[in-house]
Amino acid sequence: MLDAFAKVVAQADSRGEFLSTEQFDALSGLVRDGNKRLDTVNRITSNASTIVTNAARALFEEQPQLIAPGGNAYTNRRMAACLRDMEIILRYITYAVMAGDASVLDDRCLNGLRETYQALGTPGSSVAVGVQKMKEAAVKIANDPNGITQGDCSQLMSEVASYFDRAAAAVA
Ligand code: PEB
Repeated sequence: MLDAFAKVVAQADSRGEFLSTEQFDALSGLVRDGNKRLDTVNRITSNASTIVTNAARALFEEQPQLIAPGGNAYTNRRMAACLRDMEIILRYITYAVMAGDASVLDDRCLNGLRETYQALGTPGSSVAVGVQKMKEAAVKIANDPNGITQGDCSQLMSEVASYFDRAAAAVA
């Protein structure tokens, strides 16, 4: 598990070189915009249950077969497992945003997840749709200009979106 700093240090060390100007500038930008990152993680974290619940509701509205008798989220046990899975994925995405690196998400959440869903008979493509719905909600909440110092967060928002896309692609 790496963060943006550890990754750059590992890359430089593997070549036995000092940090390059590009590496230095990238990390310097990360520090400069650090408060945006902290605010983003804070906003997504404190709205996690809303993000999960609304995304699940929208998913079941689009794919009602999931909650019909015999569906993959039918019975409270499966529904609970489904909401829990979405929450786990969102939680690892917040870790990745904080770290500025996807490796925690890859190693501890996505690795083997597709195979797990295949073994369970859970439709990974539906999980991916749920993850995309969480992405829309999370970016909207994180990027809300109200009640916060305003600035350009476009780069950070595309980074955030990329972690959701990565999770969706890993299970679809
Ligand atoms: C992954 N999910 C389930 C299981 C596991 C995971 C390991 C089996 C064990 C259990 O039921 O608890 N666990 C989860 C995860 C990590 C982890 C992401 C990462 C670290 O450790 N059903 C649907 C939707 C979808 C869904 C499409 C969006 O209809 C999910 C939610 N996951 C779902 C369901 C089950 C499950 C298990 C319904 C239960 C399957 C079953 O028992 O039939």
